[in-house]
Amino acid sequence: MPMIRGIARNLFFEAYIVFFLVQCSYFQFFFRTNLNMNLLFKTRLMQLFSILNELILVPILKLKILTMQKHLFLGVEAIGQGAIDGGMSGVYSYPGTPSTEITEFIQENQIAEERNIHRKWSANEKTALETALGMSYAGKRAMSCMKHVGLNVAADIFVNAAMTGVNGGLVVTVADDPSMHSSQNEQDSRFYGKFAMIPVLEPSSQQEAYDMARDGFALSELTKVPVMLRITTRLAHSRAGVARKDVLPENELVMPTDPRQFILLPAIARRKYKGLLESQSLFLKLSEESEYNRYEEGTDHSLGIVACGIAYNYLMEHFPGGTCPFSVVKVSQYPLPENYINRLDQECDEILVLEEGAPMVEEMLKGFFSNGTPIKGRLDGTLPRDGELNPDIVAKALGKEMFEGFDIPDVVANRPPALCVGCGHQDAYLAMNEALADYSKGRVFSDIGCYTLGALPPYETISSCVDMGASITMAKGAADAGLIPAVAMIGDSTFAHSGITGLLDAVNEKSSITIVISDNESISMTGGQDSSAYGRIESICIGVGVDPAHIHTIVPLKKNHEEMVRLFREEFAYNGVSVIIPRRECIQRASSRKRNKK
Ligand SMILES: Cc1ncc(C[n+]2csc(CCOP(=O)(O)OP(=O)(O)O)c2C)c(N)n1
Ligand code: SF4
Repeated sequence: MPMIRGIARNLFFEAYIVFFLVQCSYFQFFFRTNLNMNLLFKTRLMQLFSILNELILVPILKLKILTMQKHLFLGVEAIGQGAIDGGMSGVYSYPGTPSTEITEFIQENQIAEERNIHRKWSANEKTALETALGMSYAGKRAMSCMKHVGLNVAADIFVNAAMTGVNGGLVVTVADDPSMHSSQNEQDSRFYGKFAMIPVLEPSSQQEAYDMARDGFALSELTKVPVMLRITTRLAHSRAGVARKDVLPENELVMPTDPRQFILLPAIARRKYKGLLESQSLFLKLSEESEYNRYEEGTDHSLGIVACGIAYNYLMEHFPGGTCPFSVVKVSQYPLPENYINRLDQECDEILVLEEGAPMVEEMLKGFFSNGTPIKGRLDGTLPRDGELNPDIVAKALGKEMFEGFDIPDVVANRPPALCVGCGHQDAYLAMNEALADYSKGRVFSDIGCYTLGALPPYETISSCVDMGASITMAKGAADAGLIPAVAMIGDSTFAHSGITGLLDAVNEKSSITIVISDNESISMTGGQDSSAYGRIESICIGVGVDPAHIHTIVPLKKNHEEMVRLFREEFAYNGVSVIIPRRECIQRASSRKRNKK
């Protein structure tokens, strides 16, 4: 439907341009021939033309200017703009590098402001995606953005949303972080897309990132399931020219035609699952016909290359102007386009798979061909098994000479990360260390945030950092095992994200743990976004059942050091759940707030 609307709109625009040209020749004719027309009729006609032109021609010209201009967008910005231009009514996200700036871009965007597109942060990725599905239920287009580990948190709704299907288009944008620049693992989200059996888009450039975000909603509405848009760090955080298309209108509020579509009771779910299985042939057909996938014929058939997502870009850097001698299957939409893969197998002696992340396609191809075509890639050592690809690694795999580059000068050598000077987490750790000196080591279970740097000197306070929320639950498990006192160190945002349920477990079992909620009133590690538990941490703890006598708030400053040590000592000795909240605004956030006020 949106495609037909687009074609109709273009036809109308072109027709109007023709009409405008007719107007010009009409006037030229009368001026040139100097024909004496009825003056009144001529004036009226000119007025009519001028109104029509103002109403129709000016917007056309504006649109033409918009689409002729190129924007130097980061991959994440291209996605934000694409989603807005695609008629999205709401973005629901939880921050996490390298996905954060998609939502931040939308938050700052003028069209988003004018249209009142929903763009506030959610408490976590699960609530974000569920809310986006709710918007889709109501017929509107929605996007949910997260980093790869965020999809673990949202996995339940992600897989089940493929079962319910969508009403308004739903795009789930997931940003993977190969090489773990700022993550605790390097999982490949394409597996989740395959697992949920939905179409996956993987852009090879910022332009495709824009196009896929914009047109992904229509693909979702056509296939009736959510569509995954998978990017990786390098594409997210590098810039390229992007041409915009016109801004589509938002969908109207429309209820699902099947009132049971979203009710996954077993009898309905069985029917829905069969439907999802039957849709696979449509998804494959769409991949095989997709403008994002193609077969590029080469002259040298000793090797065929499957290049997925940004790896296609890395490959083409070595063959400017389409000079690649090998046949290439460009893959940017999954399921894998089998037609091109089969053709590559028939035409080439061996196949090299270039893909960012895990060897997912490579593993699939290993069992794909009956004739045993050798498959090269990350599994046979042609490419490294882990870490990001880059043009140099690709060059090496092709046996091309590699430019080694220069050694990094000492002045830019890696320095270990550290908490900012004056950060409140420092004061909390110094007091905690002093109070813990009376006990054996290894009792502090940390969470993920700036305070995770408490693992490093000079503090060396924490003994774990696994996933968001695991501080309270791991401390409880260790206390259950007899490690008393056990301490959890968690930030305000992580507490709201997934600490509250762990606290409930601890309260229900009267565990002997002390929970330190280091509240800097911000999600600092990802750039200072608003924390959803702002101003409500004490009331949440009381609501969950912590004894108010064992909830303490203190300002983590040097002058309060002795008081903090005393509080920690007292609560470590308490046989039950206690909460200590050192609260002082993150100094980076405070200074950017002051800067923005000026
Ligand atoms: C599931 C998941 N989502 C998102 C992230 C990215 N991330 C790392 S720490 C963090 C929140 C940190 O906030 P807070 O706990 O308040 O600590 P602060 O950095 O403010 O000290 C986020 C969003 C992640 N690591 N895992
Ligand atoms: S950004 Fe804020 S919370 Fe993080 S280390 Fe710096 S002051 Fe501390």
